[in-house]
Amino acid sequence: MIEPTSKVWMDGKLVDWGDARIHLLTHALHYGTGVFEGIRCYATERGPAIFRLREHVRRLMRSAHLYHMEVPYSEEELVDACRALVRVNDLSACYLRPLAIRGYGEMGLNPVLAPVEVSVLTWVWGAFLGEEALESGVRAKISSWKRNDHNMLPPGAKATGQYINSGLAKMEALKAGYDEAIMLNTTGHVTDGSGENVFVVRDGELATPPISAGCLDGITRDSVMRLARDLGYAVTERDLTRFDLYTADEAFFTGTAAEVTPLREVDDRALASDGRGPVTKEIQQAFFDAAHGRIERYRGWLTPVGG
Ligand code: PPE
Repeated sequence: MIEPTSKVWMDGKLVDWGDARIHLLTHALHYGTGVFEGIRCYATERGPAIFRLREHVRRLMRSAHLYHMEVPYSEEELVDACRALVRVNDLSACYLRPLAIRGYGEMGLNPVLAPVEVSVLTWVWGAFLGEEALESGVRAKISSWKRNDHNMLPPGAKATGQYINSGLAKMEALKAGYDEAIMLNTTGHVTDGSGENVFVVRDGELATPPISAGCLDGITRDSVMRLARDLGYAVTERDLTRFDLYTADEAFFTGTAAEVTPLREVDDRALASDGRGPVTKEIQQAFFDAAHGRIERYRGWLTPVGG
């Protein structure tokens, strides 16, 4: 169970965690009409700092734009809200969850009649797929559920409603004894995990599905591509099939919650590395070093919460 933190930012006000409530008539509860973000704040030598905060806020705005949601705050105001909330909750490291929903007042399938309500929550979230997963890797299952495509629910927007699709895949994988699901698109190419992008390593080169395949335009994915290239690896964005996963030397997930989590097996086929391979380990280390402010050239990715 999530441990409460002290305050929640709700429509410009800091309210007590226990008072952060909404009415049952809230439109988003009935129709999935919300957009959200997941962001991490890391402890650094210079205090808590939020990883790629501006990129996350910009993605939230893009998601809102798709659904005709007028967010009544500027990007700068949301950046400030996130920083202020971490400060007031006195957290050195945490997960942040900005959420914009169609709120209270109207029912029916035209969302624009319901007001847009915006909030930000924080909580302490450890290793998403387990502490051990970061070292030993996870077992994934290719889901029988297809990922929503560009003309169903655009995967580039992080809408709350589309996550019931990921939920189906995740439940199927867990019930079959795996740790995570990997979804294919309607043409059979790999998209992403239920909440992570995916990379394969073969012969020292990295590959990840292109955004056009229907994965989320992950901010960790973008960071890892940059880190890997800076380390001298070739990285290509190309369509991957399940065969590419089964026969990879190494593979890993990336995501705000999942960070860089190695894959150990896909559909009962052990990857050549059989756990965290050397390339994954190097990239994972670089990622954590960058996120914790230990590498000067990536300091620009960090927004100190100040205070
Ligand atoms: N694909 C999907 C489907 C996805 O939900 C995420 C983030 C990613 C890729 C990675 O994107 P990014 O975080 O920008 O690197 N998933 C968020 C929600 C996790 C949850 O369980 O809730 C996250 O990692 O915050």
